[in-house]
Amino acid sequence: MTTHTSLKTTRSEEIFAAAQNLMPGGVNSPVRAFRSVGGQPIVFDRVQGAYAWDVDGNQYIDYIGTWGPAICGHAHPDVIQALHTALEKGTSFGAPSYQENVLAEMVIDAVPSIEMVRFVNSGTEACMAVLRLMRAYTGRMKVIKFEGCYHGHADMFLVKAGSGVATLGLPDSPGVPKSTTADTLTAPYNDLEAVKALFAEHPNEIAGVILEPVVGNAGFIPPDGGFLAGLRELTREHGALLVFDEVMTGFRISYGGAQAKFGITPDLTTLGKVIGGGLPVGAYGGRKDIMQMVAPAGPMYQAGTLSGNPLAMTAGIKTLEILQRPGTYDYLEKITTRLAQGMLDVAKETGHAACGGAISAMFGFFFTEGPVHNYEDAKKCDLQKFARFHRGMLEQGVYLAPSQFEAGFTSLAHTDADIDRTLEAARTVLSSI
Ligand code: HOZ
Repeated sequence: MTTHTSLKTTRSEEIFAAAQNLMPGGVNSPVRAFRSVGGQPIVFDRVQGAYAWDVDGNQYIDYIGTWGPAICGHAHPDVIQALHTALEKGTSFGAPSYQENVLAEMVIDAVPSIEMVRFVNSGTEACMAVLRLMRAYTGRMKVIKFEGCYHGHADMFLVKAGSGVATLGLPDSPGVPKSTTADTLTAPYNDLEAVKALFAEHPNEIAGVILEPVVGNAGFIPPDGGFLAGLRELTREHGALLVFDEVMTGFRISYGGAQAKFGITPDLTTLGKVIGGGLPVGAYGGRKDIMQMVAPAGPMYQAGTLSGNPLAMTAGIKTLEILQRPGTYDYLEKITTRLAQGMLDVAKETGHAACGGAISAMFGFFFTEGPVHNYEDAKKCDLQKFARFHRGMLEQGVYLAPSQFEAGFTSLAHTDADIDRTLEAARTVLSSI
């Protein structure tokens, strides 16, 4: 492992400079532009296992894992081999395939709420469709979401959204008609009383509640004890649907996602990331009586040329097969807890206020005393310090999400030695900022 006391990134700089005139902000998704941490992004050349290499030849321990999909490690040889075989048969069918059945069965077997599933191409698409389905099924138009939760970039969800919206400190986005978000109600995460108040204020008008069961888009924020169970009770009481957006947590928090980990079964679930093994994919699924409303079984329209794409299905199947091997989640839990606890210990040793934690292969920490229960708490953290820390870690060869408002991800490829190196790097950086 190379450590970069002064990172040489000439080629990255050239490429990113040219990108400014080709793509807005030089990127195809805002957070990766590094705007909130300063400096400029490194341009990737290749990835393998727990590591990424940039175009200048620098190597990094990667804790983003392409924002979640790389839970088995980047470019896992079994996934690559399966893709080579699938590639020989073509890149897209736009017609039913056997691989769709295989992945659908795996998802249905694993995720408690899912009795039937529809594959799409991204988490954003899955959340857009699930909202339409919530409304179609209940005949109600209002929906409750939580501040700092992110459900993709569809208009209806761009209200107090997390991820890039939080990272860039954007107000609600121009181009989103007020009429489109008029039915989007918001509450602070972990605040059951606020949700109760919304149900009382809008009797028989609320189609459902959607949330990240463990927040990853306002930084890592776990649910307080009783929060998920309380939402389950409230939604039942009011004839509304409970929807878990498990795009980040699905097959990561446990094989059955956060719903299996916490023992709370929603009515509908959205998935993405891991189930595509690094290829573009999303899915929504849930109770059969609700899913039967989706066209052509029912009247709720939703479609997609590349949906169920054979390459994405193949990478997803192989990824889930690897995750089924004995001991995988124990391993993920062990190394991620070591990392998260180690970070807090190093922060304490070096005199920095910090809080955070981990569940399975997802982790995060904030530069604030904490505790952090919701987005308002998260915003109290020291963003300047995080920016300096991020830059310092990069120079030490550790690639963290370039935003305090994004969770971190580990993989089966991360070793104890990687964690040791990361904690050593954190000690060096935190001692100097
Ligand atoms: N919005 C995603 C993270 N929560 C993706 C960010 C990116 O790819 O830049």
